[in-house]
Amino acid sequence: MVELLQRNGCILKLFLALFLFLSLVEVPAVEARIRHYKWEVKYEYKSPDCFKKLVITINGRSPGPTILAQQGDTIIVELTNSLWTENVAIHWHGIRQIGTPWSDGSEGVTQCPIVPGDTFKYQFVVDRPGTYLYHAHYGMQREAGLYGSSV
Ligand SMILES: [Cu+2]
Repeated sequence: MVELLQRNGCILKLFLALFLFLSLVEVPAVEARIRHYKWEVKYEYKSPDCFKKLVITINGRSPGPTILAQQGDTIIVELTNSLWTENVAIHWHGIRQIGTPWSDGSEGVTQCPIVPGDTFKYQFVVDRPGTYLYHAHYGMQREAGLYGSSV
């Protein structure tokens, strides 16, 4: 009887140690993902305010596609400039670009503009949760419809 109790006590201690070990191991709730997009920027006729006019689109849309991501995710946007006569740069407003200053999109400051026909790969990590805006950083292209949101 005493031997049985000792054996059960030993098993109990083993379970307790296992429980303590598992409770100390941190299991990440969400795994960081890579969100990969391919964007083509070009002029198209659209009617954003009921009047048909030339706007700048991303994959045929203005405002551009919404990026859905979570904190820690890596965003990759391969942007092809299909405007015939204008350069392009996209600024990711509110993203701190820690370790990736070349993806900030400030044309003439952190990158050379993307010339017509060229493709540039923006790559950065979403460092904080939030709702963000991305917009053109070249000439008056933001006003021509080259912007969008990311959440
Ligand atoms: Cu901005």
